[in-house]
Amino acid sequence: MKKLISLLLSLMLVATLITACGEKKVEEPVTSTEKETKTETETKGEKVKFAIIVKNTGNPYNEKEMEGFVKAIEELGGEVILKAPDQPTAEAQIQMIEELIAQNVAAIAIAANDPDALQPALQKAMDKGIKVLSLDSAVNADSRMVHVNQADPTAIGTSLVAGISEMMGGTGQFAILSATSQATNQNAWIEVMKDDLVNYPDIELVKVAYGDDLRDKSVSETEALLQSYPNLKGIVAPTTVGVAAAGKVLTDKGLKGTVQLTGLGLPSEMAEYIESGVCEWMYLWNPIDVGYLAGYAAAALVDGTITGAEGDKFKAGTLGEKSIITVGDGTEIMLGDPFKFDAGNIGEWKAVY
Ligand code: RAM
Repeated sequence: MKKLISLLLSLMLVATLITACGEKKVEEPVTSTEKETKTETETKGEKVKFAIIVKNTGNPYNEKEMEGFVKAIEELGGEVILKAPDQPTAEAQIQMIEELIAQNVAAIAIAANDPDALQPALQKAMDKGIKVLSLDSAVNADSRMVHVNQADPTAIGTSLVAGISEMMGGTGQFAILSATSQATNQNAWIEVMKDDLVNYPDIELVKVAYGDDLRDKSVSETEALLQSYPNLKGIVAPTTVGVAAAGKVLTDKGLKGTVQLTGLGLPSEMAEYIESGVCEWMYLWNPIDVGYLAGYAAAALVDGTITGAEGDKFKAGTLGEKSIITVGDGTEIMLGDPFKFDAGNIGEWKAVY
């Protein structure tokens, strides 16, 4: 790791930002120290390129994730390539992986729109020596070297069921408003929630709807739930886009106190609904840290500090030392525990992310 850090720190600090909407370059001035310590690699213009592909554009959560990734790679002095498809589909991400292979990047970190569909493209990347990791929403264990997980799925799923049950007074119908039907992370949390329902015999899950992490679709899916289930007492949206859309619909329809809401939300987007009481509380983690951890993990894979095997350890900048654990048939790096946001603390967090 030290070797890579000193190598990368000697490179020009240039971040190349590429999005689906176009390409923009952000160039920072080169300091005299950096100029003096130019390496052979830099002279040849071979900067180490780190790429991140998020689920889609138009989602502030994904922007925060990218922000953290950029922060890590800039601390290490590398070059960043940011990619986000317009639609949260596997097809769009496959095309981006192919482009990154052609650009000869050193690492690809991906928040996957499908656990399995990206496998041929990611395997091709790994065959070419590109280090592949997933973050936020995993690809299957054969398609990656390691996964950066934001929090334990069991803790997330059980907190959400406990939350909605308490808000609903322990009885009645609730629905889930999810992201896309193929999203690995949401599906893992929903599975935990469904299993946990045995502990709540008087609450009934009537439907899982999909807003595809698109604002308008999430609004119309919420409206459809309210129409189809007139006795609905609660909505759980394990997606920042979904929970904010549901907050808006419940507010607009004056349903505060009639239909309860919880989920995984960005404090900046949910503060108004938490302050108004439409959503009493919700959970999340720091999405900037998810991207930051993935940036350091990518660098550690590239310089060989880690291979993605259980027990590997590396320094993740301000997050300190992190180690790799086995989960299911793959390995993961865990960020931490989900954090509860309510009226008492939302004010502090809404300006942060
Ligand atoms: C949305 C995305 C993301 C998820 C959060 C909670 O922004 O689906 O993948 O982790 O919600």
